[in-house]
Amino acid sequence: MSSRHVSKGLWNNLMRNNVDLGLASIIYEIGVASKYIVHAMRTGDLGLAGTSNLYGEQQLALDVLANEIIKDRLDHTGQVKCFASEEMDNFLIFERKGPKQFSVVIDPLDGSSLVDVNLSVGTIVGIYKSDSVINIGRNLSGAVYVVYGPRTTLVYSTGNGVFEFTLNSLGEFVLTAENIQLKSSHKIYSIGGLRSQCYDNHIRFLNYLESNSYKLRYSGGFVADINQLLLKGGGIFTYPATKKDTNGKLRLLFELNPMAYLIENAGGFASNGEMPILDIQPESIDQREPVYIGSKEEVLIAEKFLKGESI
Ligand code: AFP
Repeated sequence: MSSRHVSKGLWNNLMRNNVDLGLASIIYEIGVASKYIVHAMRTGDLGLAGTSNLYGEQQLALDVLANEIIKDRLDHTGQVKCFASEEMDNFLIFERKGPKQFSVVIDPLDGSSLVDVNLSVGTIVGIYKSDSVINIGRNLSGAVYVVYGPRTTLVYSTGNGVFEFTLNSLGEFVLTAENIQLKSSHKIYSIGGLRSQCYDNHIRFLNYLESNSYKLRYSGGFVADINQLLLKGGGIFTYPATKKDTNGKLRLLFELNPMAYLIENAGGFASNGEMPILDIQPESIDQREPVYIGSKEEVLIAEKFLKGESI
């Protein structure tokens, strides 16, 4: 029996999963943009390979460049009306003609300060079928992240499974994991924030984890830390409220909602300690929230500790 060659490429996967064409082209273009970002990161060439230097002679920080690359690729799709980025003070309405049924929020290069010490960084993308970027995360139509590490990998979900693709030497994203699912519990924990500034109930939760032999895995890069939990089967990441930052550090629109969407689609859960991240009504574009995200059991245990309950 001839084995019909089924391409494991990103576009074929999006089509086999019956993803809306407009949504699929946005996800695909994030993949295209990530290749230019990899090139800039690897070569320090802040122009765009194969095109004139679109950005003039000025030296652009990588996160600003990543933002420009993604913005241009998304505009090019004609599928995006409103675009908001952690790197921009305000959202942008694209002028280009097209169906423009979607709005997109991005953190173009999360953890950018880690590039100089050669640690993994990432791009985070949330996609809404809406003409506004201010939405609760539960209304996401899709989410993507890209990890720029020893390998470049792209993870997406549109609500029917979580899929990972790896960039090969030919510049193709090839399917490397499908329908990724977290275990209900797993003994990895990833904690941000200074312990001296954390509240007692959070400390009691950390002590619980440590006394139950959880292994500490923390890189300082949200995307890489979440990717590790997703691909190693679970655990918990937290960046809590602290006495210095009472709303935590991570941003609801650009970082937490897309990651919470992906983790929940992989069977996990994400909370701000009191309620699901995806149900929080955003009040401002740069709103921050405490976060407990990963395997459902660990997040629910965290919520109990934060309420002062014993487990
Ligand atoms: P940068 O994007 O400013 O490097 O911050 C990265 C980040 O937002 C997120 O990726 C990490 O989880 C978190 O900050 C790390 O914060 P700490 O450096 O305080 O641990």
